[in-house]
Amino acid sequence: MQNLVQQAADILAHARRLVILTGAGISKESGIPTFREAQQGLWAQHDPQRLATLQGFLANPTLVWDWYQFRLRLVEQAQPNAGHRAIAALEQRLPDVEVITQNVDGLHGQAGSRRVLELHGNIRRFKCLRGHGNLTMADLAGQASAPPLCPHPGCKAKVRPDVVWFGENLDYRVLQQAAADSEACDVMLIVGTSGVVQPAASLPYQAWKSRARIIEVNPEKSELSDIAHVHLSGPAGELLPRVLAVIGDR
Ligand code: BJW
Repeated sequence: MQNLVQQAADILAHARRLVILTGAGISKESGIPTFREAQQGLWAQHDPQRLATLQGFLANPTLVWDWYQFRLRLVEQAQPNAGHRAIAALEQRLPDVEVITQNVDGLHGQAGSRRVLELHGNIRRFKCLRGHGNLTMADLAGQASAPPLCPHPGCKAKVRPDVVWFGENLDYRVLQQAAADSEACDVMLIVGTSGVVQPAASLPYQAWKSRARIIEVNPEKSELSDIAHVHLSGPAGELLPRVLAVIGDR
């Protein structure tokens, strides 16, 4: 393993433009469950069609609202782990680093990463069904209904989490930026994603087609492992600090 850690550190230390694509696995060591892992994954216990689609929300808004409130509480209690911190430290050490995350927990920002694209939104932010956005829990305080209603004057549409559900488009500008950065990078570090959800899962292929070197950190093989030049098999909170330590020793 130390040999692979050295190889990864070597590639990263020479990166001119690094993109780091993360998924639920990076936050697992912060106590936030992943989606597709057997037994513990959220989708092993809950039906994504009922909880993570607009149709599911329209059919049972209270169920979906309460589930996201439960997950929001988990996120609010969580702290960034050693993996998030190592990623933030890379931004300090290397010339040009961008984090593209599928996660909605905001932990990269909390760890100190400054350039973060959130592909699937943020669980701490809300919008109403008529499109009034950028609402926080403070804007909704004092409402008894679940979900609350839009506080915008004269609106009163139902409020939902500002996350991207299945069948919904990602924010166009965020996706365009992520695609452009993936195409332009010379190294992509992929951490903790199964690589099954589109369009996020296409980004590593865009980097690979542009001849970027690909490093993957994941205890398991993913849909993206075949294009990885280096696969570090293990938890991000353990392996990323080891990679960082080798870069720091140079
Ligand atoms: C560790 C670890 C440790 C564990 N360290 N690693 C083309 C083909 C087929 C289907 C589609 C397609 N284009 C679009 C679709 C439909 C759909 C899709 O991709 N479906 C697939 C599942 C088949 N995509 C969409 O609907 C997207 N919208 C879209 O494309 O709009 C246009 C369109 C619409 C309709 C048709 C066609 C086009 C939107 C996708 C939105 C995803 N939303 C969610 C929920 C967000 C809100 C919330 O949090 O509730 O996003 S679903 C969920 O999956 C969440 C995640 O961000 C996303 C990705 O999951 P991730 O991060 O990879 O987690 P896991 O659990 O899968 O993997 C964790 C990994 O960590 C594992 O590999 C572990 O081994 C590893 N790990 N411990 C490091 N310590």
